[in-house]
Amino acid sequence: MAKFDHIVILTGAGVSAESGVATFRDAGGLWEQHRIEDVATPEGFQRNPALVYDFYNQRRAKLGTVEPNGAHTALARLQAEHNGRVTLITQNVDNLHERGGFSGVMHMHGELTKARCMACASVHQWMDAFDGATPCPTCTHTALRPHIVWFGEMPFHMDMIADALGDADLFISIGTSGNVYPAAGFVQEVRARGAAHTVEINLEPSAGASLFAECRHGPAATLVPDFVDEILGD
Ligand code: BJW
Repeated sequence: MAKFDHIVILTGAGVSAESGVATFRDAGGLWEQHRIEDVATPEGFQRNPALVYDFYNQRRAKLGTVEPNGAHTALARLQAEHNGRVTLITQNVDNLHERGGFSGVMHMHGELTKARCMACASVHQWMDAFDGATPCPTCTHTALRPHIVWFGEMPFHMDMIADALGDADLFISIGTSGNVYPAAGFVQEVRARGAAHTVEINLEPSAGASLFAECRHGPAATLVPDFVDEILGD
């Protein structure tokens, strides 16, 4: 495999599927059981905060019952052993990349294990359930919300992400359906420069599969370790 200096990876729900974390749009996924506009928009939160707190409290509790899979640990091995830079951008709000050993993950859609105060904007590590009656540890107002990016809100780390995409030699998209922007447009940003190789790894062709120079279709926990071996020359 050609030598790449800066490797930029985008992950989505599919990378955590084999750990037992539900995806969104697959059969049996979260959007079959919940209306997006009820649980993943600021308007839904305003209408029925109890429903939204409950949705995220349940998913946070589930995190304690799942473990990183071979895809998470292979990406951590890539970071540890690659003779160059590895940037990991995830749309996932779980903490399985960190628990698999990757450090410095960019969570563009937020994190289940954090709460943000709508009164003072402080962000807190939060493992337990919380709701509209829980006081903020910083300002004591009862105004905590999940530290999650809902539809219509600006994803996090966009400046750092733009820098990384502008400097990538290899862009790998793993386990995402390519339906949600701006993440779905990253491959086009990379390709517009014409300098990087682009690879999709997904169970099946995503909505943006034709935009990638190379596609590998199958389960991430098998394909990602194989691909990492190839990159590292093992
Ligand atoms: C496997 C596997 C295995 C399974 N191995 N693979 C019209 C046009 C264009 C854009 C818009 C538009 N109207 C509105 C917009 C913008 C909107 C948007 O994109 N809407 C679309 C629905 C059209 N986006 C936004 O509002 C975003 N903000 C924004 O755009 O701000 C303005 C801005 C302007 C300029 C620059 C930058 C920004 C915010 C998006 C917030 C998304 N939030 C969610 C929920 C919150 C988090 C949570 O609760 O967990 O984030 S939605 C949900 O979708 C979640 C995910 O992160 C996201 C992506 O889903 P993902 O990861 O792709 O999962 P799935 O389920 O869709 O796919 C899983 C894939 O894995 C499948 O393909 C499987 O095959 C595969 N798979 N098992 C490998 N074992």
